[in-house]
Amino acid sequence: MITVAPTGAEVDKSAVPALPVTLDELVTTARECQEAGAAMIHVHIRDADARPTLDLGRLTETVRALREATDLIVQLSTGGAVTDSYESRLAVLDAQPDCCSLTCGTVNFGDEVFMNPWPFMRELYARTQERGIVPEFELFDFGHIAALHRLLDACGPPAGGHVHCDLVMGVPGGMPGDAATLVAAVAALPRGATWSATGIGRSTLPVMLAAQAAGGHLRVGMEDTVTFARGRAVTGNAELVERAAALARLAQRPPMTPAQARVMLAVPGRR
Ligand code: KMH
Ligand code: ZN
Repeated sequence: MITVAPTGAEVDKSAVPALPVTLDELVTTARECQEAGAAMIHVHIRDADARPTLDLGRLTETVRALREATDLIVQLSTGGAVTDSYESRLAVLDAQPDCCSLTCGTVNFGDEVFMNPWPFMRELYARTQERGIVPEFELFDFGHIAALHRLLDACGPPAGGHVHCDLVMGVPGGMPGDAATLVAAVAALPRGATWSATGIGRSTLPVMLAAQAAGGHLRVGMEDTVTFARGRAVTGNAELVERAAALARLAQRPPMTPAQARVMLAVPGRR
């Protein structure tokens, strides 16, 4: 399964004009990425000034537009930006996505701190269970894997019953993005869980190659890297998905369709 994370909350549109920030840009990118082999989209949105926002009206309209234009599994970020309040991050679920991110612990995040204390994790998880929204557990560090086990032990299985994780590697402050770390992290995941991996910045390629070899799924996109090759900026998300899909085919593990990914993740169709 290929997930595309096209925008994120950190990249500046003025520095990276190809970053999709309007709804039209996002929908166009989503269509192109589905065509290129993506099955899920991890969504952060921006306001009229291209700044990150968790505005509920915009989020709801975004979910609707992506469902109308594509078959992609729509995963909204509940991480938002490091400045977002817990309350606004919890309210993301009111936009009724198929899936949402759920980060399993606090992590240093460059010069900032991405806050995910236990009571917040628990509350977010309980709301996903109540509403039937499938969480993707975001793991930036080894302690997050321990916290995921604790969450499942304390609160039971997620909506749909299947555990899917995403290893986010190479964040300054989190686990490094290399093959040895990936293999160790995968060994510590809950039994039966599926997982994808993404490497931030220059760890993109090593993490993608290691994840493919280790039987994982892939997340790519301009949230995670804006450099395609040394000295060459990414021109759009689709070329990152195309590269991941080409690698998957080379490895005899061709990309899943959105319908196949829905079955794997136990995400109901809601269009
Ligand atoms: N933007 C980061 C602070 C998520 O989407 O859930 C958090 C993040 C994780 O991107
Ligand atoms: Zn994100």
